[in-house]
Amino acid sequence: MATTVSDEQARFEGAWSIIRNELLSHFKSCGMPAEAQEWYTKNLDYNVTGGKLNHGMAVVDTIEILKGRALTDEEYFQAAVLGWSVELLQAFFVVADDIIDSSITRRGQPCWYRVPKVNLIAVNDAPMLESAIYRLLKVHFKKEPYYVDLVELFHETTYQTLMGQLIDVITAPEDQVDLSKFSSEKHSLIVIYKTAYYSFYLPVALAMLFCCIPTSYVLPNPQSANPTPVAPYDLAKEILIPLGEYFQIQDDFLDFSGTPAQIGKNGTDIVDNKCSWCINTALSIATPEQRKILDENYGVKPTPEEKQKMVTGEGMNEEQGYLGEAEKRVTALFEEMGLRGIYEEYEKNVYKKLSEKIDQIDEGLPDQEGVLKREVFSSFMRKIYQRQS
Ligand code: DMA
Ligand code: MG
Ligand code: MG
Ligand code: MG
Repeated sequence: MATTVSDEQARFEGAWSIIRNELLSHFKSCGMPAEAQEWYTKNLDYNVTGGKLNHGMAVVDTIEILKGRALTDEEYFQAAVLGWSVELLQAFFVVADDIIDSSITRRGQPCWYRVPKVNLIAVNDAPMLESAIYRLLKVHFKKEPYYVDLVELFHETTYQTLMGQLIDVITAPEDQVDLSKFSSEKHSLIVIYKTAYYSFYLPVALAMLFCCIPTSYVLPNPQSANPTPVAPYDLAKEILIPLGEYFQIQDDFLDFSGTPAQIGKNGTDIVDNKCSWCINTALSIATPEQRKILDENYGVKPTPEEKQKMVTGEGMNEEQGYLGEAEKRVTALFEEMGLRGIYEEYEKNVYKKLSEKIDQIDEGLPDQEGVLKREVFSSFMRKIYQRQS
């Protein structure tokens, strides 16, 4: 019988209930009081599940593609530990990101720092989610020859993402809106670091380590017409980084165009003065009059009254949530300038370019080990192409 997406998701979520209980038992065994156990449980339950799980499940999918067969139950669980570690890493970033971005909702509920009694305790809760990763790796992978590679990969990826978050936030100062500081080069650097490494390269590189594809050799490919061999992790990066860049451009576009019901969060990029794909695109085509409107309204904070309405939902518009006047003006201008059409065109082009790149991958001999298969990348592309949430 064919396996449906929800079967796969149910299996992956089943592994989480075991992983979650394991983390909680260890926490209890450290002598943590009942109150703390309750807090940690809520932190895990509120922040780790409830997302799309695309990136975590991609680890398991990629392992199956690389192995070319279904996994045994034991292999599946170990693979799922890596998948859930990606989800924990994402939860860590997102809890912090929502504080930094002053966001209001996430995954259709209030951001963790806005939950009553949490507030700045979220600053400690976020790295607790991160620490859970290393606890899981130690328990489930310490005996594996690639254990250190796994740990290093998580460390390296975390560092890259935090670098990205840093440049994201300092390119968007609250008190000093200067649109001439933005550029598509800056945007590209920000999104590669803050998103592409952790959400695209990490899941695939983890799967490659799990399948024992060595990190330090150059692939000899007997059938290649091109005699220059490419190391498999470099090849993976060559495709996954642009794919991750595309994914964040989708996130930027949805921040402006998506409804809260659709994306589970309220867009904050315009108010936060973010160097997003939308503003860079608008700046590249703006007439002097349009530029003036952007200069006067982009990054302008809502008034205290408007802010209050956003939080309480008073005067909330079903479609867009509550927008302040300045944000409304920018959103209307983005519509007038035809950003939706430009985005559609961009998406078609990037899909075509990436598909061509994927088609060029030399898969080697049918049973050759240590070779990346095109399906690793095309399955990722299928999942994100034209996504609406
Ligand atoms: C996403 O940045 C990056 C990380 C590391 C969470 P973002 O602020 O655009 O994300 P979102 O739109 O989900 O708040
Ligand atoms: Mg954010
Ligand atoms: Mg952010
Ligand atoms: Mg965003």
